[in-house]
Amino acid sequence: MPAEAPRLSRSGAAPRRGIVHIGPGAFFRAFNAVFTEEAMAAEGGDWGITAVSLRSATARDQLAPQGGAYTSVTLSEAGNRAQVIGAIAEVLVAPEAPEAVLAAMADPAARIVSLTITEKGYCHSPSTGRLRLDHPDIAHDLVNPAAPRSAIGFIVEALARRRAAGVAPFTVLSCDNLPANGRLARGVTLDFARARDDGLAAWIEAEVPFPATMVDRITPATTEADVAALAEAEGYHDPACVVHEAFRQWVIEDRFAQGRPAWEAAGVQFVRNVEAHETMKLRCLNGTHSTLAYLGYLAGLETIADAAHDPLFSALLQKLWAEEILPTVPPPEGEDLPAYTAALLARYRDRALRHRLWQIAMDGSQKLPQRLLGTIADRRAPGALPRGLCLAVAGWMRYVGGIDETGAPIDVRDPLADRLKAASDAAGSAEGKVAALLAFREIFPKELAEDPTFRAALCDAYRDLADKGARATIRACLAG
Ligand code: CS2
Repeated sequence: MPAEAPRLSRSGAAPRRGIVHIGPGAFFRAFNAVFTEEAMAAEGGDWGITAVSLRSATARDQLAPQGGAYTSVTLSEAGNRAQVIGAIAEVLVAPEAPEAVLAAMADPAARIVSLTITEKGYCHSPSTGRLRLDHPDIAHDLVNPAAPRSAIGFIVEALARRRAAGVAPFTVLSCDNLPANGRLARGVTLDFARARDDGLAAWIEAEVPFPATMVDRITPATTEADVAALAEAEGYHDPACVVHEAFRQWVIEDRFAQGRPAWEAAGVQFVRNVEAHETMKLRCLNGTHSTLAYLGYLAGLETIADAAHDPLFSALLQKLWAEEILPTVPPPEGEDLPAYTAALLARYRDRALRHRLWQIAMDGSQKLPQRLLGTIADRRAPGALPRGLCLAVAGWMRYVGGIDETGAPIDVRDPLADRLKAASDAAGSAEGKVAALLAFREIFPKELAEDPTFRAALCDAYRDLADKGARATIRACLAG
């Protein structure tokens, strides 16, 4: 960039701290921070965000030289729109400065601790929702409470300090794609607190709200090309920029210990019960996202838009929604399910978003239960067999085997990747591989794993995927 190029800057001073947010990645910057920026612009309030990274320094290194400001870019085939967001007041990197993070969380001004730590950040067993006390980060945090590694370790230590100092607790706001994410966050927090101190656990149980939320905005990972396109359009270089679709939906249970930003001014829906919205979103959107990710990747496609424009995959989507998913989804108040899925198809087809299937395929072991397996179990209960969803699970089984349809290796990213591959490799036949993967009790609940009809459908789908490939298998599934 030439020396006189305009620089990115926020309008006015950085806002004062009101929120500590753990997980400063692209989704948080495209979602939570944008809503908070707009709420403060509309109604005021000291809700500046201290963003905390539990691992890498990347977000801090990109944001700090810009005073925390960055650009949120709405992508659309009709043209992109850039908005500078100044809601982040500072970024802390926990491994470098755990004490600074705990001090920020114990600060009475911090009234909300929000989380986008992805499924695996809860250190729970996905099939039961309980905290894994044997998780390496949890085991570490129980013996080193003042220098934690996990979000849960930070939350419990900060709450312990507030309690000791007579400071009211903060609200814990989970913003991850997990069913009943408030209840889950509460459950793992209490499991951890009980392992430390029963009195503390009882205080948290009585005093700390954990509202549930449903979050939705498609946010592909930012690429070099996105940074270059923004520089071209706006004349400044912003390595911290994020790109996302125009659509956004945030539904929150309105239970806060000490107030919250006027997020409703930015379009947030406050409801008594989020669960129906969460089920709809996880099953209709994330369930089909994961289906397209595994089967589309195997078929050699690259992005969600590629798959959603492909007649075969688009027919699969329609079958999944109409026949297999919607019968399990109780409509949330104010939502029309067929209109919701029609809108999803339009969102998927937007070619301005290059949302890679490989990105969505990550961490399948943490995603499958709430995205696909719950729906399958609900259909199995009255005796139905959702073949399309079984095919999606078989697609995941092929994917974690680590070899694609051209014989090339797949870069599988998953906390269980090594164990999954070893289990798959150790078996010879399709039946053996399916059985070995179904035995992962942290993914497949016992009752579903032992359902002979489900198992047979997986074996058939797995064999067909291996013998004929994803396209022919989908075609046969649609014809049957
Ligand atoms: C996606 C989600 O990466 C994934 O697994 O399914 O991140 C999805 O884009 C968001 O949940 C949309 O709100």
